[in-house]
Amino acid sequence: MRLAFRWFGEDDPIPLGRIRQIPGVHSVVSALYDVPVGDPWPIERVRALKETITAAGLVLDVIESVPVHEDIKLGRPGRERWADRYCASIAAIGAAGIPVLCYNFMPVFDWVRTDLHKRLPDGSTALAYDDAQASTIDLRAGTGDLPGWAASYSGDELGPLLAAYAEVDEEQLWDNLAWFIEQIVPAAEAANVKLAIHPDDPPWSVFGLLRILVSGDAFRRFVELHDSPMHGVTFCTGSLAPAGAAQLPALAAELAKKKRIHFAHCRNVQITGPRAFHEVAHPGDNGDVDMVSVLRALHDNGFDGPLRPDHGRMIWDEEGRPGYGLYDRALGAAYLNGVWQALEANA
Ligand code: DNO
Repeated sequence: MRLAFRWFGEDDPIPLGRIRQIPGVHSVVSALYDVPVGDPWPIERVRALKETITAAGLVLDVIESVPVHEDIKLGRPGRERWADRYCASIAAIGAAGIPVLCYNFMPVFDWVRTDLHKRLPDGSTALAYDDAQASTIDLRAGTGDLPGWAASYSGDELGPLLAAYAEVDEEQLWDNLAWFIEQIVPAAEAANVKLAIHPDDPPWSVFGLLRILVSGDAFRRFVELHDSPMHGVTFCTGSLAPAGAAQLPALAAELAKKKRIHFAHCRNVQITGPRAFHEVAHPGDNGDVDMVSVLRALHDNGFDGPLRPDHGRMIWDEEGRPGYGLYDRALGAAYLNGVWQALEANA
């Protein structure tokens, strides 16, 4: 296992120098955040990102993410051109010697929450989702008020996109995903880049938009789409937990044994109702994810990829990017590292 930490580039209020001081952290997860969706990533820029991280004494181990153009997800004519560009980005990532690419196939929105500052009993705040609240959000005016959504769409842009997705059913979305996988896996093999799809977060439809990577079974189906060691998943405990936290250790064991877990996100959540949860500190006793059992399953089944703490709470009066402050994620990293060391010592 290579302990990793996400860094949002030069605009991240947390400098690489601080990340380096977290015990056990060796790898950085980052991206080029200003390349427009669909454009191929310039190799010189990928190399420069890597050099910046190397100069700080860390290793750029994962690109998270290269976003997938909506025309690919919708299966629209012209998708070949976007897929070719995606393959060019994979080639650039491989040429820079970065071994893993995390991506997702969620229509329009990436992760969604309804509250970015839910106050927990200990005074910290955390990200929360409640479907009842999500259903009251009116997207006709655009995404401006949507908590947690980084990109923004105006109502004029969003309307046609939502209408286009209304025409796509679940099996079509799977077909579109399968088509995309057929395009990118050969490029990943040629570039020696392990592809790691991220599960949908939360694992159900939001705002009427379909989501398909929503369960352990969906992950199993996904893995079967292509028989290549480059074709795999990001095992994200926090995203999968609301679909069934109890299944996580067995699922981790099964997929790790098949060598299809290329990256792990470890985060804990407290399920608070049907389609409702909030995030909590990483250690297993804080929420519904049995973190020690998940780590044991990864460890005992030979997982040797990058693993990062995921969203943290805001503690000690920290202010910053929701889910991505320094303190609680650093505590999470130390905890994950400690558990892993204990597993190694007992191996
Ligand atoms: C949230 C992240 C996701 C993830 C993408 C991967 O904090 O886990 O935004 O980066 O879904 O493509």
